[in-house]
Amino acid sequence: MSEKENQLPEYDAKQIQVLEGLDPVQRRPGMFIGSTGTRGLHHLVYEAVDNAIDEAMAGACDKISVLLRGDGSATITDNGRGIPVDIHQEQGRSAVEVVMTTLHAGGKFDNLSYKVSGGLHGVGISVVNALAAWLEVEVERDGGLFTQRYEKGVPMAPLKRTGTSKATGTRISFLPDPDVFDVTEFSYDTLAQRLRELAFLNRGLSVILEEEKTGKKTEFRFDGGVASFVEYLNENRNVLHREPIYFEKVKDEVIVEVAMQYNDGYVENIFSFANNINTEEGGSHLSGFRAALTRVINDYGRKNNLFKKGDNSLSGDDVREGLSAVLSVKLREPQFEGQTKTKLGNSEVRGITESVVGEGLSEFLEEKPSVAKMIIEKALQAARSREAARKARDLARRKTALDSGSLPGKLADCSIRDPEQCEIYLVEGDSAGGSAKQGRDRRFQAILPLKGKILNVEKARLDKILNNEEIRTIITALGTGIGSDEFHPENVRYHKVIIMTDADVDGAHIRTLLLTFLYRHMKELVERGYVYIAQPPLYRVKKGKKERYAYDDGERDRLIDQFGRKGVTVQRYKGLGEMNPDQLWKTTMDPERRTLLRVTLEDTVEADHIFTILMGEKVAPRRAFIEANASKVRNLDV
Ligand code: 0RA
Repeated sequence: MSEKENQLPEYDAKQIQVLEGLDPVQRRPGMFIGSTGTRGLHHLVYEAVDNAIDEAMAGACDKISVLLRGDGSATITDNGRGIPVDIHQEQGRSAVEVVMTTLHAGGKFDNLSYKVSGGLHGVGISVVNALAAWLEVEVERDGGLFTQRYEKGVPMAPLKRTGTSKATGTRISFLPDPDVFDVTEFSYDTLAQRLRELAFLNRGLSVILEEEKTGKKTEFRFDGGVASFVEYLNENRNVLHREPIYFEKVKDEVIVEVAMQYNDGYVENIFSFANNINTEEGGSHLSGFRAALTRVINDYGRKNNLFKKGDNSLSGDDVREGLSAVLSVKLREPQFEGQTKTKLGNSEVRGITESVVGEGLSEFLEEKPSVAKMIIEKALQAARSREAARKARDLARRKTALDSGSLPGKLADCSIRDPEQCEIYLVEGDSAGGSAKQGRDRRFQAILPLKGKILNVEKARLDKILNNEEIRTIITALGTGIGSDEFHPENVRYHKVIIMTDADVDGAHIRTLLLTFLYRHMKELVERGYVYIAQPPLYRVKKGKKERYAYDDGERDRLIDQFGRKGVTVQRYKGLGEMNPDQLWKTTMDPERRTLLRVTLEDTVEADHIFTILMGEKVAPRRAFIEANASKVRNLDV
């Protein structure tokens, strides 16, 4: 066969069918991969990797690699069984081609295996094919090497046997279609985070990430499974016991794997997964886990006379304080519910998880009485502090009306009452606060000036946090209340909470402190997308009457060139206080002209890691992180 004949398929029934198959994806990519931004772009790689993970879960694959090539394409290789290459009877084409060109046909055609592919967005590898400028698949199977190429989802020729091979596996290479994606460059760090997570969740699986351009290469492989995951979560915390509590059991065909490790902090840090998907909204497995934890720890404490007179039984919050844990379940037909489809619905999983965790944890406590005693002590301490916090809160409520009608004196509130239209600026310093008050549009913009540094909440319990005047003022102004059963995000008085600090080191620190507080104690405001960071200009470039503002060095240099250098003056703003009210309004607060950074929670595991590094007690990792990520911290995209 000559090359030419190979290039274009004939326009026959076969091709029409292909187009029908993938047309919806190309028409509305967002529906299938969430977005056509960076998130959707990376989803393409995850989709291909998920298929390989399915092979791993079937026990057929122990190595997956992702290579980012210099030409912008990505190659995902696994040593699984290989996509079947035989000719599909009804369709008259290879199974590879069916899998690649038919929506939802990517699976194993049975439900006997634990599948992840098609999990979150219910799609398959065909979606990657549909959104790729080109895709090449290579399969080693049945003694041969088989290859096929597609362009925008259309096969350029049938699957062809191009060599022999004794191995098995699949290799998929593709170039994201630039007509579809706003950005087509993969981020090494973004991929590394998810691949690391998959390696934690699939014990012993080797996952390799490599980038041609930079020569960077990382292999993730954790023989400790989720126990290694918990060690990673606690990496920058002081742990109370060296070895994580770890167990894995299969019950009624559900695999339950759990690791937990307490630290000396106050944050509850539990991540749950179902079929490798981060169930951020929780679900039946998490309820079962929580129920077992509270029950077993109380039973053990009572049985061993560890409670003192006056101690009440421990609440769920008490036993979860300072706990880092990972719960991973794998089941055949996971049902995902909730707003973001990250809540596990299968009701039978609650009882299964509760019983597995109950047994595993009881066993551990019996075997390690010294650790058990420490855990109970820690939880009792939490209970006592919680009682103290309740009293402090009652007192604070009487003193400053934490959640009642009266507002802090420092707050310059807006006149409109509809939270959807309202914004509050949390402003560093009284002088900038003064400018903001004069410059604002008082109808919908409220200003709350904050003096000095607020408390580092990463190192304090709620009772201490509530003793902090600045924090109490913020809580009162926002109107949400605080604490596990008294925080009501729906009562928030503003749908934009804007942090406005100086563009210097102190400002960055205050911003991080505020973000940490909001992330740890008012997470739902962050999740709802209500938290923003103001972007004041760094420079004013002026020549005669012409003046413009620059938000970074590049912009400054472009303006200088544009103005013609001669007679151009550049003023660098070190603090917000150097701007008069009118300038502050024009550059930073006017909705028509300003840019705001919305703080998003792309990846909760990564966010926790960043905050423990930035705000935790260990200084060395913080310095290392700040040195390595100076610019990222500036645009903190949690
Ligand atoms: C369909 C059936 C089988 C495996 C696969 C698809 C498969 C798909 C991908 C995508 C990337 N890597 C993959 N590996 C396998 C089952 C094959 C069998 O039973 O032998």
